[in-house]
Amino acid sequence: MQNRDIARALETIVTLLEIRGEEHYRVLAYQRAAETVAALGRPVTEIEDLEELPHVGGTTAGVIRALAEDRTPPLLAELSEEIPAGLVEVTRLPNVGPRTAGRLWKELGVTSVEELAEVGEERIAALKGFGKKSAERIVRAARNYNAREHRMLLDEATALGENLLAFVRAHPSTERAEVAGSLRRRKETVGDLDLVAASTDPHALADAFANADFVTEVVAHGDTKVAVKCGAVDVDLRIVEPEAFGTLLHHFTGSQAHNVVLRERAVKMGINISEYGLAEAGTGDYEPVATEEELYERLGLAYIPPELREDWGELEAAEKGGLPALIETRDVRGDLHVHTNYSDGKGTIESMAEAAIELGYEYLVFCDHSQSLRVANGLSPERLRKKLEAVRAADERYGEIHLLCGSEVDILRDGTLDYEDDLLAELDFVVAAVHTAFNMPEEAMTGRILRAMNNPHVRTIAHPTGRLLNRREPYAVDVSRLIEEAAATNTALELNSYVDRLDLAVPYLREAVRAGVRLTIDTDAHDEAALAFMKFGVSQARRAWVENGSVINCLPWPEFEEYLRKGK
Ligand code: DGT
Ligand code: CA
Ligand code: CA
Repeated sequence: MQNRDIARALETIVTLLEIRGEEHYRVLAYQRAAETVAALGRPVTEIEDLEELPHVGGTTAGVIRALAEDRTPPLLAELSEEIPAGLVEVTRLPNVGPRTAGRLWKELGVTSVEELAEVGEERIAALKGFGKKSAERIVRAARNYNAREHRMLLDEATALGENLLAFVRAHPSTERAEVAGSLRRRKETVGDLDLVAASTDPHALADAFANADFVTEVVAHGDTKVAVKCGAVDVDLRIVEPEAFGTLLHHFTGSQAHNVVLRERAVKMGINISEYGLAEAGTGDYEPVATEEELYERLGLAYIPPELREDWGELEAAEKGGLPALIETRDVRGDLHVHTNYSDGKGTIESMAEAAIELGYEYLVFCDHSQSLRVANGLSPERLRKKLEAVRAADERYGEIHLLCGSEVDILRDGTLDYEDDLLAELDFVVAAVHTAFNMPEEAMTGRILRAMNNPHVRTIAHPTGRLLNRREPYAVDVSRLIEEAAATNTALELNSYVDRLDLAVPYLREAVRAGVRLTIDTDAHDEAALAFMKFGVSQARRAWVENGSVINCLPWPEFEEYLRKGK
């Protein structure tokens, strides 16, 4: 097993232990071990003494070793035997964590989502610690649950896609290969994976792929198409001769809507497009096209990057030379919203700074949580002042990067902020965010955030709609009003790059940029590895046609410093 799979197996153990109702510290040991393995720079198998890794003790080391050697650790075997398999799916429901799933199982005999949907609400409401409202929410979630709606987040899809692609590219007959489908378009969640390859020996490549280690089930196996399952994920591999790679890649990149309008346009020019090539209308003689660049050129269009292929106006723009100069990850000069172990992060000021230096950043702003957010170990004013000093001292020591101290300050129910203005004024940068009372009516929630925007110290609103992909709907808020007020108060809006947030969503980002609102693209990283999530924020921005001029943290340091000095 590779690190990723090992980390995932450890996470499964965590979920199962929680369902069982195991002590918190014991669960935490596996959680920490999973994080360590996930963040490890080299394969676990290369490490002689696993116990030297952070957060790995004797017991967890044994489990990791077993997994690395493809053995099932006894603990996992025992848990799988004891806990009904359907409960893991129950934990994916919004508002149902593993501990709740465990209680529903032990106290009501629920073993699957289907059973939960049928269990009477009164029976759940009667359990200790549950109320009528939460019982209703749980049953509703179970009834609405559709297993197929669970889509992969971008980090998982990207990692899997890269592994599969590396396998296909390593085959001796492969000349070119790419990931296609929604992952290539960097959609915020991905259903299944589509790979396309150009091969001089399709038969051999198809065989090798169908027989690869990562395949858990072969669904279909021909010379041009192999469909497999890798665990829960469906993967399609399509194979052509190298001459026809361009149209094949284009076809399976989609989106379907983009393909449809492109085809209509081609027909008007007397050209038919298929995955095999281009044909003069009425002939059916498809002539292969080797690259996407050539395909667009033949249709009189500039090359359209995959992120824009959604039929959101990209053809007209490509025709008129009006495509945006899309932002790229390398345009980003700093991260304005990261956490440390002062609040709920895992990294230190130093470790986060060093990771940011690795990324080539010119500046980094530490924004830990504010005092009321006890669950996240929010900083009292005293602790914030101490941290401010620590950041100033660290900034002196690190010549390569500018380290700044900010706060992710809570927007309280009434729209006031969780620190006094004079303390906010001492900070370099203030990010404001809603973390509580998500159920407010839209009017009240909108007013709450508008008020925060009017605070002169608030530079940006973090994760403005509060959604968690696959887990929590956005709170009720009038985003268009936020955009208007952001423009009026010169407040930025954050595009939070964390893979389960990607908040703001693409249509709002477009609206914001059109209204002249500037964005901050931040990772909200709680550990060093998550700083690399910036690429997911950037791809989301690209889908929204964002250019680097709209993004505050694309400013080079002197201009960023000027922006800080000038105030809002
Ligand atoms: P996903 O997998 O739901 O995240 O989204 P996509 O865009 O990857 O969609 P998928 O996997 O169904 O198909 C990949 C691409 O193939 C799609 O973007 C356009 C193209 N395509 C070709 N023929 C069809 C078709 O008959 N239906 C659909 N939906 N797409 C097609
Ligand atoms: Ca797909
Ligand atoms: Ca597909």
